[in-house]
Amino acid sequence: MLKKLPKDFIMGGATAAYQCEGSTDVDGKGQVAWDQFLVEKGRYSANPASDFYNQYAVDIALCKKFKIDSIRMSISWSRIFPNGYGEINHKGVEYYHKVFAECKKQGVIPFVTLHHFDTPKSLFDDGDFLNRKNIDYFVDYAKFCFEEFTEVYYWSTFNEIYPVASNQYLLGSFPPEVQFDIAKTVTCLHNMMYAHARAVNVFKEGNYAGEIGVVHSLETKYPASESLKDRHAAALDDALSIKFLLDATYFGYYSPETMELVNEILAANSQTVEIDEEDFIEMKKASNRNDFLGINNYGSHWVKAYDGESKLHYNTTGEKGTQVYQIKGIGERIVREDLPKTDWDWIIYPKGLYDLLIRIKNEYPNYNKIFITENGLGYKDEFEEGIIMDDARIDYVRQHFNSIADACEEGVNVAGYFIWSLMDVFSWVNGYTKRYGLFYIDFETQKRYPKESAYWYKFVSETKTII
Ligand code: BGP
Repeated sequence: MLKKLPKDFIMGGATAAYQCEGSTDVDGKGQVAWDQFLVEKGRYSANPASDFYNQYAVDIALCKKFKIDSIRMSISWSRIFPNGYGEINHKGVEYYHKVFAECKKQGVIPFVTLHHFDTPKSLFDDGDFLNRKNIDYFVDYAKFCFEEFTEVYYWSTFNEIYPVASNQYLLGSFPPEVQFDIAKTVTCLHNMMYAHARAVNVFKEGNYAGEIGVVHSLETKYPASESLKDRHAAALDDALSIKFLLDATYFGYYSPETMELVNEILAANSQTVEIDEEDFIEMKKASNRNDFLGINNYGSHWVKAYDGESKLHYNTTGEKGTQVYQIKGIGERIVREDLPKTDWDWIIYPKGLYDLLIRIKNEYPNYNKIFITENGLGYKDEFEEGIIMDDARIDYVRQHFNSIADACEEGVNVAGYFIWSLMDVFSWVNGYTKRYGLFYIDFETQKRYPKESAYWYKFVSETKTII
């Protein structure tokens, strides 16, 4: 029997400002760290990306045509405040008003993130979220947006706090390319969770209309075997990448169990972190004020005990089988030969999403409601005379829809799903060959072509039946 998604389930498409807008140096926009970083690497550029800065009306019209109820997008902080604070760039403000007006015209709901990996460069260079002063600037920027963009109902504070911290300070795949610094990773996680809490409290105390939440990247960690050592390694990985964030979001503090595991990771790397107890006042206040949790989920991980030094190879080329992930004090994420993987070595395991949803319902019962804010398949799509048969993507999304439907049956409140991505966009460390969109973009001409998946998605949206 075909499964069904809930009747009012929102079907969306996700984007992020820096990955789709292009036009990174026009109309007074301030710089972000990526601008210089990508030039230095010389691999690809964020211009013109999907040229959403100019083509937004085309993309929003496509949403309407393909029954995509909502577009997840982010505001670029440095378009509004080129230096991160102080002087306002009115052209940036106007631009987002135009985008929201277009959404309204086409009946497409904007689902807006305030920060998606793009801290203004001046603040980034000054320590990004390791610098407590920047928390104040983020909260001021958030407040400005709540006041200004009354067209927006759904707000997310941050996109993926764990990948921000770990890509910047543990894996070094994002600027400033610091590796294996657990103390910086934990400090960044905590400071961003505190910034989130403060923004939520400003939103609720300001009585703005709408809903607010945070988008976390949550991917289930399973032990590589039933041995005690492997189970402990999985628990360590889980504590840092999942529990730390969900505890902060829904308890407003870190449980003793979480802290014990996180401190064990720090100790193995001869580091410590002090957290100011005062922060928990704001965090506790915010912990029952989240209207929703956004979950980005692409796969799952199997973790094995590992005693050696940290070693990494992040597959950014789509050359299958090249990934290495061994972190001192945590463990090794292994390759499961028996499970399907993408060309970028991401393990495809839809049951991981089901297990995650059930776990949240049980362990964080005040979660309120969940949106799957990202899920999708990075793929080397083949373009044949305007036709893109992306059956693998359809299959991937179908299996994840089935997991969501199963979780809903078990009483988890999942209110919507945003495929990553609405149209092809540029991928932070993989460039333009790793495509995710429902709409194919010829990056030379900027022409959009609906893929087979777009037609399938439309059918599911109309019928809520998972075919
Ligand atoms: C998430 C980010 C997105 C997007 C996606 C796919 O971590 O929120 O911005 O990039 O992952 O990742 P990638 O482009 O590395 O394949």
